[in-house]
Amino acid sequence: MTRTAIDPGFVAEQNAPLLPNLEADYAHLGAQLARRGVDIEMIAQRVAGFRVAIPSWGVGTGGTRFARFPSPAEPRDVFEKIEDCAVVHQLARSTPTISLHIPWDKPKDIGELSRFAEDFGLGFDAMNSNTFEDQPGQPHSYKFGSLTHTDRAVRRQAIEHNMECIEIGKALGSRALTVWIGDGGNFPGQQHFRRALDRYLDSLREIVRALPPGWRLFLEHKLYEPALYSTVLNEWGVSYWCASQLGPRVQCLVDLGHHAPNLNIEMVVARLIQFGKLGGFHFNDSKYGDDDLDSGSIKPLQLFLIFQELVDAELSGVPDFDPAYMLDQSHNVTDPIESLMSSAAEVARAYAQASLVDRAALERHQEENDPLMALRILKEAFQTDVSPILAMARHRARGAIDPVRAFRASDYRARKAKERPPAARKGAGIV
Ligand code: LRH
Ligand code: MN
Repeated sequence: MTRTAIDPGFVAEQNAPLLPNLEADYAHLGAQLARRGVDIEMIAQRVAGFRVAIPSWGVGTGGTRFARFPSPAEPRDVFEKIEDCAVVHQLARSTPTISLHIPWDKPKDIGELSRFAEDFGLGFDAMNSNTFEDQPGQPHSYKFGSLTHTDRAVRRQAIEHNMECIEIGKALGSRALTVWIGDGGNFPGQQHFRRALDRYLDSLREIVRALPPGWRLFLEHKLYEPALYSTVLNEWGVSYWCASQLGPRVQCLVDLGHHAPNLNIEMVVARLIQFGKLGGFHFNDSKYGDDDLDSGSIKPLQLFLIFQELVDAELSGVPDFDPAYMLDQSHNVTDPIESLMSSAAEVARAYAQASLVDRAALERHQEENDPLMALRILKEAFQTDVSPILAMARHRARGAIDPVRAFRASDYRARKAKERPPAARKGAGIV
């Protein structure tokens, strides 16, 4: 019997008054889609199978370098983070795995953590290493880099940390490691660009050798921050080249906030698919920099166009196509649980809309160079309100028809506020 953070009976009570309208809306959409030759049940089944992982650091309140405004009942350790992740999955029904960050989530007893998550029906997705900040008592500082540091001893320390993340992940059933490093320079001349990248590859080769069978390694590129002039793994082309040098188990991870303004990310996704190096995603949204805002909140069309490339690859049978989907967000002014449930729904929405695209017609208009009709095919799918399908999929999976409404009606936050004294940690920073 899976342990639940909220009484399932309460969720059913919350759904009851919403069900008649949902069934009516679902039937109406079904009729509309049938006229387009689409079986709504086929889309509902695809949505029911759609999964996106939650970042453990996403259930805490994030901040900026200026300030962080803690919210009530903040999770204080990895166990309380898992409790909150369990609420997201219980109501949203599409987030059964958690992506941990080490050492923030380093458990004293890995077995205890594994059993605790399992009780809630949760598992673990890609592990994340952290060589972008110094831990108390750490022998060597990462101030001037980690895997690319000029000092071999610092690189050694960073490599061993990544190997420790793999060992913890292995014990938890994870099958991937995401490596994002902030290494770079703030001034011209500070780093030798070519030597730094050579050191990056040397360090990664050692980490790849430590990968257990069946594991993948994801390289996460980022244009800038914390380095403000040059970043060693600054963009997708460099990431692709490194992944191609490091072997078949190394792939590229696309964090939507890590690109230059106006870069065509859906085209980057198509390229990485074509090159067989698309490992996965950190979904979020942004207006300017790496804002880590809720997915689909600023540029929903971009999210749809990215899933248009992903669904097209899936349905055209691209070999070994298995991208890992994860959220990576920082919730500075919203309740993290509400933002994660809403964001999981927005990612599933883009997937459902992309599944509605009339691919045969699109290909015909592309081959006949009819751009207006080609765009219309995509806009028809993007402008379809698939909310009834998303809600029906949650309801059928004993989740909440309206997760945020059910969560607010539940006493979860109030209950946890009694159990979890206000966070002592005021400091700034994303987590
Ligand atoms: C870097 C990043 C990376 C994580 C961190 C929390 O900006 O996207 O994926 O390690 O955020
Ligand atoms: Mn990320």
